[in-house]
Amino acid sequence: MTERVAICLVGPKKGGKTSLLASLTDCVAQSAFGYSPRLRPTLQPITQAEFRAETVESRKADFLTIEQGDYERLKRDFADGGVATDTLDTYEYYFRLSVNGEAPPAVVTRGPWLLEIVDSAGEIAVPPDGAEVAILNDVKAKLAGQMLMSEAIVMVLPMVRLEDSAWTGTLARLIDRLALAQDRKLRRLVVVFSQYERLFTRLGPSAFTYACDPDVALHVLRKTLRAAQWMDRLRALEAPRGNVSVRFTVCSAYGFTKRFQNPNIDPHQLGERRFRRAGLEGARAYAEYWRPFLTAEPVLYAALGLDSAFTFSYEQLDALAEENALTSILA
Ligand SMILES: Nc1nc2c(ncn2[C@@H]2O[C@H](COP(=O)(O)OP(=O)(O)OP(=O)(O)O)[C@@H](O)[C@H]2O)c(=O)[nH]1
Ligand SMILES: [Mg+2]
Repeated sequence: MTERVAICLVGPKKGGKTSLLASLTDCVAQSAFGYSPRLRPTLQPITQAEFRAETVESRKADFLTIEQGDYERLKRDFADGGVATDTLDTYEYYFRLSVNGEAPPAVVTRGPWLLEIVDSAGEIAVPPDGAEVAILNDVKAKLAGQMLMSEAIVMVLPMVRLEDSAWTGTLARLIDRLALAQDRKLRRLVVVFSQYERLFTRLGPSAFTYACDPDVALHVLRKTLRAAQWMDRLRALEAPRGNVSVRFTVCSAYGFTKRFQNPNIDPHQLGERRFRRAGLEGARAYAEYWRPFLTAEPVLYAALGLDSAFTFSYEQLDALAEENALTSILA
């Protein structure tokens, strides 16, 4: 049976929300995730009309339409280096998710899932601490309504030193408000640290091997989250009291280069740009080398509640903390 799931992306400006979204369908198509390849998920962009009324007729009618959707535009902007999301509105994108392979019975007998994913400018929900950012009240109200109506929230945070970031206060307040909200539909919350490939830039062709090790991700998450003052507040949202399943993960929209296995940041270009084949234009110029990394995880977990090798619960983070405490005693 078709299920509809609303997912909100939130996080500070330049956190990587739009890039995560733009790389999502390619990540699923390339199986560049930590789920079993036997899960065989598919994710395709659909129109809002299809999301609202999934009928055979509308699907047939859509079959031969070649009009470029908003999602195609998003992907093109990402290929061109990315565009900051404007603060004038919030933006909805729609997808059909199916699972075609082996999965736990509770998942496989359900679906397909029609997803609404809301993207918005970081300044609306998580502005810099103390800054007065002028945002129209109805845009704020729209996003607040969307967050309260969402089954899942994906918090996209850049992998930076959290103690130096300018938005921890507003993020903590947002989490508090979510925990206190009576009328929320929230069931799952994923905290994802973006730009994961940047940690491995010195490792050359070994980079991908290290990135593919879930223990490395767990270690990095534990170290990063030690400085997160909002961790305890997030616990207030957790089931059973708060009814929300919380997961932590990492991702990289730039990912790694195919064949060469190094982080996909071209040293010969200004700033941080993905590798591309000279002489080729548009998305094809990038597709040859581009393998995004784990950007599927937050959305698949949000929709299905299914863990991958790279989604970690509080218990998993805590278990490692205990282990480390033990090794430091023994050292
Ligand atoms: N190195 C690297 N840079 C990335 C990655 N993903 C995004 N970026 C860069 O980070 C910057 C911000 O990314 P966005 O996806 O626009 O961030 P956002 O959260 O949507 O930002 P706002 O729309 O302003 O709230 C852009 O310059 C991207 O090119 C990544 O995986 N690796
Ligand atoms: Mg954006």
